[in-house]
Amino acid sequence: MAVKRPRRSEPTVPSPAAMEPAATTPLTGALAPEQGLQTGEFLTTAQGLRLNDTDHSLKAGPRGPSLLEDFHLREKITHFDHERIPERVVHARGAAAHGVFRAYGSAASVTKAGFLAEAGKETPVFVRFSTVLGSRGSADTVRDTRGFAVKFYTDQGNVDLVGNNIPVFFIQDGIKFPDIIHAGKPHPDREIPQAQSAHDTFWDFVSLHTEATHHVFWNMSDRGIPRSYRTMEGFGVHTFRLVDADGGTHLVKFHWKPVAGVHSLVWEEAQLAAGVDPDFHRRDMADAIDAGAFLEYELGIQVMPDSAEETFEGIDLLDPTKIVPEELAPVQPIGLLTLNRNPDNYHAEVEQVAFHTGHLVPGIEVTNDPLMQARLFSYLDTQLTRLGGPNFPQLPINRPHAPVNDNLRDGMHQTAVHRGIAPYLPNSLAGAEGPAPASEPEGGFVHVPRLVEGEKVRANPVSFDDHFSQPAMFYASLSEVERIHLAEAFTFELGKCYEQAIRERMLGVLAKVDAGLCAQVAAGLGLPAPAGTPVAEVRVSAALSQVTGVPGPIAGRVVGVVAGPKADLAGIGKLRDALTAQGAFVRVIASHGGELVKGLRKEIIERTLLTTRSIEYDAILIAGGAGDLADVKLTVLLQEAFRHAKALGAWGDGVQALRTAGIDVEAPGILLSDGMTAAYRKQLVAALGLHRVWERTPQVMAAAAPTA
Ligand code: HDE
Repeated sequence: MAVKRPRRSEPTVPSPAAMEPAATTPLTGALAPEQGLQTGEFLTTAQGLRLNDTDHSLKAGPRGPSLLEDFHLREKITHFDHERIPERVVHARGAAAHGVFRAYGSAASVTKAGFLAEAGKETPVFVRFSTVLGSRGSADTVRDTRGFAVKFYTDQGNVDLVGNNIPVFFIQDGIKFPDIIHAGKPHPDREIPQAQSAHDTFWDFVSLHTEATHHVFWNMSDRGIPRSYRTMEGFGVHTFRLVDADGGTHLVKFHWKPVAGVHSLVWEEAQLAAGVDPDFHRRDMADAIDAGAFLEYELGIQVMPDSAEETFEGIDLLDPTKIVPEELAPVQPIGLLTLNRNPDNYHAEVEQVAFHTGHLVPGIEVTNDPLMQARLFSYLDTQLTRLGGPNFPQLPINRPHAPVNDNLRDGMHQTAVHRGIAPYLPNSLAGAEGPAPASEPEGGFVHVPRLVEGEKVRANPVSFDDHFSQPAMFYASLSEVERIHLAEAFTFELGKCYEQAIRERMLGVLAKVDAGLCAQVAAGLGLPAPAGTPVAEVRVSAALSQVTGVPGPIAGRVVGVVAGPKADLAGIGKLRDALTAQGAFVRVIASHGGELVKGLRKEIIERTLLTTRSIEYDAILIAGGAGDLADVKLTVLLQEAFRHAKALGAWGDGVQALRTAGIDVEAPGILLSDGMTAAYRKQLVAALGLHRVWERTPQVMAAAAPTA
């Protein structure tokens, strides 16, 4: 007998995301909102036939073979067999959110693009964050560059700003992209290591290919292991050309500045998280959005004059391995991005979203940066395989919110039912329904005329040959603790290589950037430091360091409170109220699951010492009344948080549990109080706002490489 599933009393309500974007024009025949949704109260086949049993295949008797005649079995299994589409060749692992971009109006002097220029204008967006190297199922917290791809559904057509969290790239010319990616991906024989750069082929390539040095320095710095998507900067990387209403042009670089500040994990924490919670960043974003703690970023531009040389203060603006220091061209805020809605369906939205650097509107143009030029080809091309043909713009997540009338017809997965007989131009048959080219005042995209001439060569400008001055600037601009992390990261990654020659060659590269760093890494590897000629005059840019002495917002931060049967539940309640008001979270941790009850007060235990690990928290407190707790798992929890320079603390007799776990309660960042007072909460909020207790670093550097 088939088990009957309960019938729904109401038909499924279409979700708002599945209904967006709205249908466009009659000629595109775009999907009606309800088309493709699951409606009706009965289970059916794809053809709408009501099914009576979906649990048993049609067989010749209960013990007999299955019959070929079973159209339901074959349809169900065939569809299942084809549920996956090819994952992205790079940036396969990602998560996304919907949101809105609100322009300040300050960009009006440099661009006529309405979504950037008009004060108060709101544009819906979809933003996908990703790692580069790993497969779709890989861990979020691996050391890697992060993608920061923004699709603006503007009323003039979609604009995609397909950026990264690192402002420079490995290569100067797109023709080398397959090389760097083949080197970074797992070794082709055994397909290991997954989502890692700590292996021979990666370091083989980058040590031979020194234009990658600047990017590698960013990767090995704390930028390679962000705390969360919320605390990640984003960059357009290339220089763009903005066009104003009078046709004037400027060269600009785009920056996304996280309102929460730029913060990272520490390496051991990132490694633990990869095992304990491979979905660390994805979960963090989704949970925070669900709780109303939205992610915010300011969009800013560095504006440089447009000139025939396309250089600024000696920096070649077409070279994607170079930044323009913010001290030379300040980042001017032009709008605010808020991510406020989770996707409803991962496949339909996150997997099928198709970004393309060529999605532009009047007012934004690309430059001749040879990396950008190759991207203009690649992003359209890759969708043909990934999304099965040229009609991917019809997928709901990719559909523009502007009217579409494109004369593009037919092809695989065509979902429009086009009308008319004349999808060509010029024609005399389409009449008023036929699309006509738009003039510039009508919003037509007209490329700014620029003279292009030159010999046909395979060559770079000479200025592209400087591979070391900016990595040296980056290193010199970091704080002490960031430099320690960078040296440890190089030592770790090269330590994972098998080939001695590769390690030695990479030390040779480091010697050209900074002798001290080279010596430190060499000592950690047990190799002699090669002599080099490090960059002589090194510029410093304070904006490159992410360590700050000014507490920032704490939205999205998580505080673990260890409690037991005698814990001060009133104190926990006060803490929760104070933190929730600022968008942060409290999670109660106890030895076992269930609830803690004291009088009228009740706390739900969200984590037990068995189900949690320190990586889940930005700070951990022991509640008053829980001082007698002693458990080896609690010791591990607290010791890890201590090593990772997180704020720790206790109120009342909770301090006893810290001592039992071997925590030095005199160390920096150990917050103690007699009770859960307002002053104590203020202290905690300030500590969370500073992200880590970096003063503790010297105490926890057991694994640091010895200095030469
Ligand atoms: Fe990409 N890149 N890329 N890339 N890239 C892709 O497009 C490519 C580059 C970036 O969340 C692919 O749809 C080439 C720079 C992001 O869906 C592919 C070159 C930057 C994403 C592709 C570059 C990026 C991609 C894979 C050298 C930072 C994820 C699937 C010329 C400014 C977008 C896809 C998402 C994705 C090609 C260089 C960022 C294959 C050939 C530089 C954030 O088309």
